[in-house]
Amino acid sequence: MSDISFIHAADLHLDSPFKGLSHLPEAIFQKVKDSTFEALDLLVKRAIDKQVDFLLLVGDLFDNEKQSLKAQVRLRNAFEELKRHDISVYLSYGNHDFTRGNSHPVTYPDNVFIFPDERVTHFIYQKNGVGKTAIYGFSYENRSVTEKKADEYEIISGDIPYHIAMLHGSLYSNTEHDVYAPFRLSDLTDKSFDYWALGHIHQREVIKKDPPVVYPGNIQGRTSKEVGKKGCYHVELSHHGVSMTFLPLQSLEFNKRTVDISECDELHQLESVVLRTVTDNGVNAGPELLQLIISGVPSKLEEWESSLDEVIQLVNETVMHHRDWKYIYRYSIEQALTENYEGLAEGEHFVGELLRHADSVSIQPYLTELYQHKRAKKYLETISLEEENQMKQKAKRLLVHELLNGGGE
Ligand SMILES: [Mn+2]
Repeated sequence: MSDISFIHAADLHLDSPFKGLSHLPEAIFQKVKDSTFEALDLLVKRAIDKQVDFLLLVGDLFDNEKQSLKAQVRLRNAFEELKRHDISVYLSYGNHDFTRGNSHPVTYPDNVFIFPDERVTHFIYQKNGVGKTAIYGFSYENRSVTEKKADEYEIISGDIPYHIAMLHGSLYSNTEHDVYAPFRLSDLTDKSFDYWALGHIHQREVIKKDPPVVYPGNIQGRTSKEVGKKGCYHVELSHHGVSMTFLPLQSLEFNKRTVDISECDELHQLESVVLRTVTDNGVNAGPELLQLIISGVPSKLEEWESSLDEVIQLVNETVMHHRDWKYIYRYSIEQALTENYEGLAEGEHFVGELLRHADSVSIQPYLTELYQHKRAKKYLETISLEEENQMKQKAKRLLVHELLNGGGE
């Protein structure tokens, strides 16, 4: 029997615009734009099903400091539904919805407790008139909080049985994201909180089990990098310890799949092989936006490259209308093609020099102008090293192909 139960979620990023996906067919794009709200609705449903005492929302509820009215109203409706079921909400704002940027303040019902500013404060959750849990946290007033906030969390004295800390921030060692409110794991575990409810990092991770230090991740994937199931943790605390269960909430998954087309002899076989890969989804029964990597015999891949758009479109038309729809939103050819050029790259001729040069330089400086462009940068995701290599390989292939086989006419 648990003493206290709650749901820990973070990074809802409600009303994310998904601008980079605006090229998708309207029906699919609409589902994508609704996805953060769908995930919110399921979050509320799960909280009610599990009859939890309260819900923790650890920052970045909104995607943007200019919180859309729609996002605020949907959130208020969600909170009102929770109130009808006697579920309290404790929320803090993060780097995406810092308080000084808020332009349309909607009033939330009185079951919602908001950490007002950057000082670490606490609320006491009462059950049947008795103080059961102290919940600590702070909200970002400005876009970035660079102080080490972990030091400010102190357990209050008294006979409150449970202490939960909410913190939107990241480990010093995590250099992949903007490091806000940085901490070392020991900064947290040296104190005797029963649970550290983290937010900010969108990848789900239980950093430590005892006591739990947990990133639930975001509730809905938003880019090709936020793959798989997304959701929240259902947590039960008792004097025997803690139990945690992950509950998926995503309305659709971003995923990556590889299709090997070596077995295809003719172009027309491609469609059925791709279709099989797309629908053979194992445990992923729900809707998916898919990134497809096509691998196979290099000579054939090259020969069929110009027909791939059409094949992908055919497959999409077959699978995009199902209830558990799929949609290939981007594809690339696996770059196992480099080997072809290894001999060439050693040659003392123009093509050899070109290939050696291509290997040695970064493409980043050539992209700077685009990435700093006021309008373009809103649509662009940062490029991973893997993607950079893929682009380079593609450029090399094109150059070699044109120089050695093509041209002339
Ligand atoms: Mn976030």
